[in-house]
Amino acid sequence: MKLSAVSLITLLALGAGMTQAHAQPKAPAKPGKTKAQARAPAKPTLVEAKRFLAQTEAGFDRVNADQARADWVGANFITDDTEAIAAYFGELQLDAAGQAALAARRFNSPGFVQSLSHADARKLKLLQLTLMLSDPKERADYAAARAALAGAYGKAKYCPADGRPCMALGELEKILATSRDPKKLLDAWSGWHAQSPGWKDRYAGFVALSNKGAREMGYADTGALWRSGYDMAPDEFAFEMERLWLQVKPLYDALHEYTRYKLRAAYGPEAVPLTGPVPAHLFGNMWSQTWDNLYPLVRPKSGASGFDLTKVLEQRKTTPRQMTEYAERFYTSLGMPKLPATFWERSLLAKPRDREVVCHASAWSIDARDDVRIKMCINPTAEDFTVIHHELGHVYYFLAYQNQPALFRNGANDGFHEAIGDTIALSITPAYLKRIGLMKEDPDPKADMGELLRRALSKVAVLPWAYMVDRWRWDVYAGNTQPADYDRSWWQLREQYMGIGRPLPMAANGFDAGAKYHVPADVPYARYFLANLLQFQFHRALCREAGHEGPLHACSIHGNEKAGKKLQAMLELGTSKPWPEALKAISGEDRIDGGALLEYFAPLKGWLDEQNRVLAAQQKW
Ligand code: X8Z
Ligand code: ZN
Repeated sequence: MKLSAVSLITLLALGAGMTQAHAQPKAPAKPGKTKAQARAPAKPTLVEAKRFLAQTEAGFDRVNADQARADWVGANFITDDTEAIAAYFGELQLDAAGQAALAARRFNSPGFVQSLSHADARKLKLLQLTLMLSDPKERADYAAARAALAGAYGKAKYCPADGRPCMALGELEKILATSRDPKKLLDAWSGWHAQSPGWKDRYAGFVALSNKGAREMGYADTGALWRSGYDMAPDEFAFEMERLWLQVKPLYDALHEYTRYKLRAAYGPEAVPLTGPVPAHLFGNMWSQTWDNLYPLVRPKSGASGFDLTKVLEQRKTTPRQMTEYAERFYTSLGMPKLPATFWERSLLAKPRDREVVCHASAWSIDARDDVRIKMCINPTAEDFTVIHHELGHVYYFLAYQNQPALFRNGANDGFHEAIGDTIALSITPAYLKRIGLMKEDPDPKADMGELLRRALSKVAVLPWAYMVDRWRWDVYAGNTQPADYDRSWWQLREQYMGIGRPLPMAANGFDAGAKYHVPADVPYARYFLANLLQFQFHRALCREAGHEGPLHACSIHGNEKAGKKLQAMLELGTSKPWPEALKAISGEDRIDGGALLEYFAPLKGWLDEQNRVLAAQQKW
């Protein structure tokens, strides 16, 4: 998802009056030097703070839109020129954001902040959540590295040595999703993971520059800057993540054990050991982050329907536009508006044949108003059916908070932004699919466990992954993990948290973390961990609002305007309030918590434990 509300201010638009405020803080005047005292910066006044914020916010829209357009073109037409253009506007943006952040510091003294309204104090704080590189050369290098890394990932291809045609990520992902031939799986997996070492040095250089920028703003490093975006101290946030992970770990462990037995049955005891890490290429996904593609392998013998949404979408030749319209209709059924005409004119919904694009799905707010778009290479699969609901969640959030002041046009926190579309996708139940005509037969209530297992293969499987990606990056940014140790640390965390191992020995100078979009694209990942818990809190709250009775996994809020209203009210807040207030408004809770997810999967946990008891006993024979 593309948005960065706090880093998009242009100095140019702020007017000459602001230049002084943007200057580096001067050394304190020595006592007795009256001339120097006279030059010491005057104490800020409320009027100045108000004026500064008004001018800063007024400058937002222009630089935001310029940068978004340059990035859009860069990601939609990957060429050296568009990369240079994206880098150029990235540099301007960084400069503007840094200057505004420095200027905001002038108002930081505790006594003064308390005299401000909550909203203004919050705006000043948000403005300072950014990098600042005062050296123009470093700024240019940072922006160039950023654009180059995004482009490198987007155009990477595996060209097998045996003369088979080159394959882009999408094709390789398809092999991992559908093949059961371990040789083919390993070939696709290792072919993709052989690409990222090519951008490892660039990434290491980027990390160093990014840290420099974080330190200029007073953060320990970029990881600390990222952890500062949650209305709590950075250390407290790290602690929260660990607490939440430990809360849901027993459920993950049960799913992992069950999946291990099933993979062992499918691929044999040599490939899948009874203890220790399970090889990463067998999980149906390039990063082993979600396992839904294993469903046919792991589905319950009884208590599972044979329904296959991918098959239906494929057979009907559902187009990318139709996939998107299904999702749009869900949102409008909640009382939300139709997507603007420009969304359809300007979005990229299908992979073009004639040019290189970044296919990783993203949602864009170009002008912070109605110019909203998505960029996604949509295929008619169950997975993309979910992803398109995810992307429209971002889009409806953009639209809902567009009337907030510029600095508040963002999610309550980034986990909220990621959670909205997923919350909606939790309402894609068999009954809902029947209702919209994608499923012919009536859902079989006895097939519940299968559906719950299918859901867990994505929502539970992803949890340790969504945690460890940034655990790795926090160490990289803190300097605890040096480039020579990137892979060692990556796989240590993969094994420790996910119970998943590298299928081949580590490559010399490897960079497996770089094979995941968010690392070269420098998109923080903790947001997805939070989103994975928040979406169940939102789902439970909205189902209650809709008057749903019965198990949470059977609830769909489709067509319920009352639930829609509740959701919309939260979306409209943007980031104007600390996130616990937004959470409270929708759910009555003020902490992110794994309880709703555990409640949702409670029937499955009992079932998995029983299956594992039986399967473990069978292994002894
Ligand atoms: O990157 C995404 C979205 C765009 S914000 C498609 N997701 C993460 C991923 O693909 O790794 C959604 C779930 C996790
Ligand atoms: Zn997203």
